[in-house]
Amino acid sequence: MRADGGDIRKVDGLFHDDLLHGLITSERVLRFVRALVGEPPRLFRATALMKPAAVGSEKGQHQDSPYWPIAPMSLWSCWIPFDDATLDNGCLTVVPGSHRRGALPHVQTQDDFVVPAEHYDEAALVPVPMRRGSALFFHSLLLHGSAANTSGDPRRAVTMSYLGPGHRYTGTPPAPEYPPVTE
Ligand SMILES: O=C(O)CCC(=O)C(=O)O
Repeated sequence: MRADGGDIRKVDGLFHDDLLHGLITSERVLRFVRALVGEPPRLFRATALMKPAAVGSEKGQHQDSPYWPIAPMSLWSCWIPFDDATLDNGCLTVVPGSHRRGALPHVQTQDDFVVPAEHYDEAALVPVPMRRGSALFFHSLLLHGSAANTSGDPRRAVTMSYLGPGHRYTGTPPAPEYPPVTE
């Protein structure tokens, strides 16, 4: 851990990482992903999300789809902590059912993209403590975030996001390749 809090927080594009490849293509993950996005699933994002001990900051409440160039806004992510994710080290917080509200307004903060508190009921936020190695599957319009890590231990996690045959790229051409994922 760096005393100045300058540790790496996020590593994106881990499509070819050996460890993550095993998770991305694991039957235990794919059987849910297939049911959620259709066949064949394609990989949109594979990212490590680090919350270092003591200095890991809050991730504000947000939806993923509004800043992803994919339509329709119905991708699914699988979030897996490598450490027990607790109330103290920044487990995910979600607003159940919020994915049914469509895209909510987001604002850019200094280093984040968040839904202002007037657009949701903060009392409806539910923390989701998880054992390491367990998985949370969530819709790309689910309002979610995570608190700061105030504990003495890191909270490390990976997230894999998948799209299906009915999704299309809406960003600036050329469209990236989203390869089908098979076991
Ligand atoms: O890992 C976190 O703290 C936030 C995760 C997140 O926002 C995401 O996976 O979209």
